[in-house]
Amino acid sequence: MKIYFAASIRGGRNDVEIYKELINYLKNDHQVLTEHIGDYNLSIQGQNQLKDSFIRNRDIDWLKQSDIVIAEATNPSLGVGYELAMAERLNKPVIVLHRSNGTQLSAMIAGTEYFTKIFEYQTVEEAEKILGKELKRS
Ligand code: 6K6
Repeated sequence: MKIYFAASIRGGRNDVEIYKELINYLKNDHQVLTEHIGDYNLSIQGQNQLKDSFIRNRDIDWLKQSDIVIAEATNPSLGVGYELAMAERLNKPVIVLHRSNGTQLSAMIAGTEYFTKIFEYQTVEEAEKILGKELKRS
């Protein structure tokens, strides 16, 4: 399956280790179109060589190509919110992961009926179990 993995970039990179581990897990059986999300070198300051319009259009193209969108939404990110709204508009299946000991998930995500698969987790192992189970179903 082609997976669009969404997570915070300019919203903050504190959870990059978690993104990396989840992406590596998904890559065992699937193609992750947005592997760079788990890249330490993709810092908030860095990677500014690419024009924002290029990044936006490329990412939306990938989102259109994807079979499913998986968002790690603990660290609030405008970009992730935008991608989730776009996924809803394009009728893509969506899984939202949120760490229960982290922030409170935005009501705009938690309160949207389309997002039926919102999972709270605490450890990466727990998140991987959730993904393994859900991806077998879809
Ligand atoms: C990196 C560092 C500074 O600027 C960048 C731009 N690079 C990006 N490259 C790829 N995808 C991006 C980039 N910026 C945002 N995105 C997309 O938005 C990703 O798919 C993420 O899921 C989401 C992150 O949004 P912000 O608002 O946290 O940046």
